[in-house]
Parts: sequence; structure tokens; C-alpha cells
Amino acid sequence: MKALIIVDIQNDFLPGGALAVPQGDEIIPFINKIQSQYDVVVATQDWHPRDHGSFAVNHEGKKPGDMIELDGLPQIMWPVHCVQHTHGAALASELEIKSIEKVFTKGEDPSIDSYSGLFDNGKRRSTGLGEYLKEKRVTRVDVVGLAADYCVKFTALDTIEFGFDTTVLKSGTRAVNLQPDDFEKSMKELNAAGVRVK
Ligand code: VGL
Ligand code: ZN
Repeated sequence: MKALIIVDIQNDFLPGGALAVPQGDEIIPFINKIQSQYDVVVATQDWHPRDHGSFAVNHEGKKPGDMIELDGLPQIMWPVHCVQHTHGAALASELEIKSIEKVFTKGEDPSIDSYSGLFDNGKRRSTGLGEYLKEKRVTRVDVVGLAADYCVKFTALDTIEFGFDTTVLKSGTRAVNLQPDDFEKSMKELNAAGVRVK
């Protein structure tokens, strides 16, 4: 069985959003088009409380892009984004959702960030996504969505570690690129871990 994991296609990651990924909107028609090729389609949703520790405003004197230590882990400071129940956190209206079986939320714990759709950044808690796909007898997964250099990358690194034959589809992802070469670096890291990039 083959699954598609659609990562964080939420208003805040699209142009005009709080943590906009350049050209993030361009990938939505591609993602809509390919969904019918999969046995299982699932999505992830970044879903933060307003007091989340990854938000710069919640740390005196910090601004987006700064680094801090959050509960023992290095943490980049982000603008406020994907706050639970806000328009910014909602899945983009252009995204076709009728084939999506289940949406896995992440990032609810204010003390830890969660880039991967499977585990938080400290691997302290599972979202249930990996177990769900195993239960459905999925062996191969394709990963698309936002952003290539954060949530897509860490989701694919976890699916490969979970034992799924994993491919990241370049036409279905875009990067934040805090550094201009972050996209290419992420794809190299994925390759090195055994993830196919095509
Ligand atoms: C993401 C930064 C912070 C992502 C989520 O979806 O890639 N990036 N939260
Ligand atoms: Zn986030």
C-alpha cells in the first residue's frame, strides 16, 4: 500500500501568511492532482497554543530567526503562526480535502516544537501517524507540503526511520530558505538518510 503525506498546507505558510514560504501556493494544484494515485492520503497540521515556546514574542528580547534553548533543545524563534482555531492554522481552501482520511496535528505542547508529522523534536511523543500507516499496511510513502527545509524534511527522516520506503516529491514542496541554499542542503540530507528525492 502506498500513502501520500501532505504536510502543513496551512494559510500561515502561504504567501500573505505569518510564516510565508515563498511560492508555497504553487504546489497545491500538483498535490490535488496526484492524490488519486494513493491508497491512503493523510495530512499534518501545525497546531500551536498562543503561548508556544517557538514564538519569538513569548521570549523577552527575542526576534524571529534568533536561536534559544527550549527545554534542553536548540530552538529557532518563529513569528506567531498556526495558532489553534485561527484562520492561519486552517488548511488552505484551495487544497482538495475529500481524499484526506485523517489529519494529524502537532506542536500543541508549548515546551517543545514539532517539525515532523510523526514525533516532536525530542522524540518524546508520537502523533500516531506512523502507527496509523503501519496499521493500514502501508510500505511506501511520498511526502509533499511545506516547508521543504523543516516539516517536510523531518517528516521524511522519521518515515524512513519508521521503515517506510520514502520519497519526497520536489514538485510538491517549497522551502523557507532562511539561508538561500537550505533547500538543496535539505535534499542532500534526505538522500544521505536513504530518502529518494524526485
Ligand atoms: C514549520 C517552522 C515552524 C513547517 C512549522 O511547517 O515547516 N516551520 N513551524
Ligand atoms: Zn510551527
